[in-house]
This record gives sequence, structure tokens and C-alpha cells, in this order.
Amino acid sequence: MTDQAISSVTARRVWDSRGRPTVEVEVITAGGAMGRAIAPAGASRGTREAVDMRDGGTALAGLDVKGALTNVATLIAPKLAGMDVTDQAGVDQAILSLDPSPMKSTLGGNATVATSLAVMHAAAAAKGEAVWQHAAALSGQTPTLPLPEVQIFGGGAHAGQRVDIQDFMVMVPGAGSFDEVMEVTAEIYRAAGSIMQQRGALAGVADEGGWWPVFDHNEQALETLVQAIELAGETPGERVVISLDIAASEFGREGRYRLALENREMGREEMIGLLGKWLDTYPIASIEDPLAEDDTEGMRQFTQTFGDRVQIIGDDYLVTNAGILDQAIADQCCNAVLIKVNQIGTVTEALKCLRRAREAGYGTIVSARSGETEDVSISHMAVGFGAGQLKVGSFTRSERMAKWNECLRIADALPAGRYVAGQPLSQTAWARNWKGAA
Ligand code: 2PG
Ligand code: MG
Repeated sequence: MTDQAISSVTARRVWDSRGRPTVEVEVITAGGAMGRAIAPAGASRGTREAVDMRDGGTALAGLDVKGALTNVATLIAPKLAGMDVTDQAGVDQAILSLDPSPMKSTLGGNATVATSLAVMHAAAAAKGEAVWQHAAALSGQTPTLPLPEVQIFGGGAHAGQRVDIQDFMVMVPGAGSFDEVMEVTAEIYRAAGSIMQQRGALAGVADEGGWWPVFDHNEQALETLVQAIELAGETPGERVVISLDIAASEFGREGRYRLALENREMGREEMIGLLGKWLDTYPIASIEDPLAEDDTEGMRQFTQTFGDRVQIIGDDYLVTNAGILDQAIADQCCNAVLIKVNQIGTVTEALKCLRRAREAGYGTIVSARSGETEDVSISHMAVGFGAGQLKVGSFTRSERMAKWNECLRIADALPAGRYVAGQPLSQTAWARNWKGAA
């Protein structure tokens, strides 16, 4: 057995940011290198994404993960024993051979993703490298710091459907460094809080740490976000732009969209018209899941109409699945893809989707889930995969800040010049809603 051979794979139950059970896996090599990773969990999930194995029943609201832990111990661990930990593709293939189901329902996506990520960490440790360095070796990309997308107001499934739209975020493509992005974002977050307080509308935070959305209608959140950007001393559309995750699958089906907050039901065309009005009125440079996952026609129309001026991200629509992305490329839907490793279940499959996106000229955004932990794998993947953008949630709560702070550490370790202000947006034809774009 060489030093890089996997000698043990063990799983334990740990707890996520919503206080729900989740799967942590530790991988140890014969040489004593160790890697550890924790499965995150979504709330607004695509219907075609990998499924977590949950035990059901009444305890812990049916969300316990004992079955997934057993699968790691009895199925995955013996299969991976002796394999070269640096052979991520080989390891992931071995995991897939145990679970050929389309949505990882045999082993559980929570079991597969925690194992696959732990292998990536253990391989880096075995090579004496940082995880982002090893991730760059896997992807063949030049490690680059990502442009953050940071949530200021939560909504949708992350805020008890208090408003219909899920994420009201900012990006700072005009900043000169990652550190500067953090500083500008901190000021905007604070300004948004003080505006809510003045209005008597400060009511805590949503699942990802964004301010709780006490608004009379959805657009009021956008108006308030613009005010917050201004109160922070910025001109909206210059250094700072707005990014939205509509998460339309949460309130749209079969071409009909219902905004509960406004008691308004719309057809596809009206929904596209409403979003178009927002794109005309606010400096929105990026919009995610503008139409529902079952609305290919709507997504095509939206992309055709607005795809040359704004980044259109498929999340629930694409579920980090290279096959589904291929279909979307053929359908001319979206121009960017959200990369969530647990949507597909293994590092290798996520990387495949990211590569496919890059080949097609689509943008790539590595993303956290709404249920997160101290695990910082995605910071390393965003850098090592050269994804260009990173979405983590807000600017509070340590499961979010851990990821931003890890990027600051990586920034110090990277050679100078690996953060190019606004590059992910300005190098593309889309996102012309940002004044700084070429
Ligand atoms: C999303 C994510 C993160 P969830 O929709 O992009 O904001 O949410 O993890 O609940 O799917
Ligand atoms: Mg989303």
C-alpha cells in the first residue's frame, strides 16, 4: 500500500446551520493524511437534483441521516479502501458504480458528496498542498479569486415566504481586491439594517443571514437595496451592482406565476415583462432562475430578450447536471450555471458541468446551500476551479463568514494579481446592466 492509498472512510452525524442533522465524512490515507467534509442541504431544491437520504419517521422531523451514515460505513468505505486518494475521478466513479440511480437515491447524495469532498481534502493533505491548489490540479485551471455575490435581504423559502423573491444580493465588480469587496459589502449590509431599523422593520435575519424581508411588495426590497447602496456611499450601477435569485420554481408552475405577497397571478409573458421592468429600473447585473424549472419556453424567451445585457443563471433549472446543461445550451436557455456539488453528488460530476459551461461560454458560479456548516470546501473549489464567482449567502453568521474569510486567507497565499476587478462580468457580453462593463 502506498502512502496515498485510502485506509479508512468514516462518517459521523453533525449538525447544520438550521440545526438539522447532516453527514460528515473523514478520509484517512495509509500515510496518515486526513481530509474531512460535511454535506450541506438546500431548502429551495430543484426536482432533478441529487436527493439526500433522510430516515423519515417522527424523530428530528424525519430528517435524521443514520441510513446515509450506514451507507458510508458499509458500502462506500470498503469500495474505496486501497484506492489512490489523489485519483478523484476514479474514486467518484467507484462511488457511482455503487449508485447508478439518476439522483443518488441508493446511497444518498449527502453520503456521496461528503465522501467525495473529503477525498479531495485528504488528497490535498497527502500532497502537502492547500485544497485550492489541489482543486486547480484537478481542473487544470489557473487559481483565481472569485467575485462574491452577497445576500443583503433573504426571502422565499429562506424566510417563510415573507416575500416571494428569494435572494436580494450585491456584487462589487468595481472593487480592486477581494478585501475591498468585503469592506464595501459590510457597509451596504449595515446600511440596509439601519434603514430597516428606522422603518421599524428590523426583524432579525433569514436562513442565510440576510435581513428578514419586512416589505409590502417584492419591488420594495429592490428599492430598499438601492437606498442601502446609496447610504453606504456608493452609486448603484458603478462599483456595486445588484444580483437577484428569483427562485421562480417556488411560485411558478406550467407557465403560471403567483406572487403571494401581492396576491398577483401572472402568465409567462407577464412574468417576463415584470422582470424586464426591474432590469430597466435597477442596476441588476445577474438574475438566477427567473422562470421556473419546468418553463423551458419562458427561459428561452427570457434569455433571448435579456441575455445580452444580464447574467442569467440556471440553478434549480440546471442542477449542476452536465446533461441538463447540454439540453439548455441546445435550447438557448441561460448564459451561466450555478455549481452546487451536492446537487449532483460528486466533485468530478460538478467539475464536468463546470467544464461544459466554460466550453459553451456560460458563466460559472460556485454556490453554497441555505443549510450550511463550517465546511469551506466551496471557497477552495471556487478558486481552484477558476469559477470566477462565488455565492455563499449573507455577510453574517459563521457558516457564511467562514467561506468569505477562507477566501481572504487564500488571497494572501495566491500570487499577486489573481483578482482582477470585475473580470467575470466585464469579460462577457452580458451584464451590460453594469455601467463598468465594456
Ligand atoms: C439557491 C440556494 C442558495 P437552497 O437557491 O441558490 O441561496 O438555496 O440551498 O435552499 O437551494
Ligand atoms: Mg437559487
